Amino acid sequence: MTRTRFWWIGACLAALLLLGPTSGWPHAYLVKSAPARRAVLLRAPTRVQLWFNERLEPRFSRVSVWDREGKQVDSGDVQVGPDELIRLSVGVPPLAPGTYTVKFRVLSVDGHVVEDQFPFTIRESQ
Ligand SMILES: [Cu+2]
Repeated sequence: MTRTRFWWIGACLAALLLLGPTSGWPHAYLVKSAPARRAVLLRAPTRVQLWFNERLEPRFSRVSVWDREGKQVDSGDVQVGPDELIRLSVGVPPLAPGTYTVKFRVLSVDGHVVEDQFPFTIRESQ
């Protein structure tokens, strides 16, 4: 009766409180990217694209591209979507051969921040 109902509500609240913090996995993880992690390319990309397993919060999602000397080389036009909200991208001007680092920091809709980076290389064309 009412007492049983109260017990159930209490049990559900307790379960939520207990499960909340432990479900703190980095939920928005990078599924794939173009260029891929450690890719060696013969042709420079025009845009660096990252796909995540979960929708991103556009206002708090960043991606940038850096050269070996630590200079930011992307065009700054960071975009989530617009077609798929799991895709984050930024344009790059024609890049010279060399190794570049993609850095990203995203906030998924469930409130978790994930930050990582990976390199890719553009090879000298023969
Ligand atoms: Cu999460």
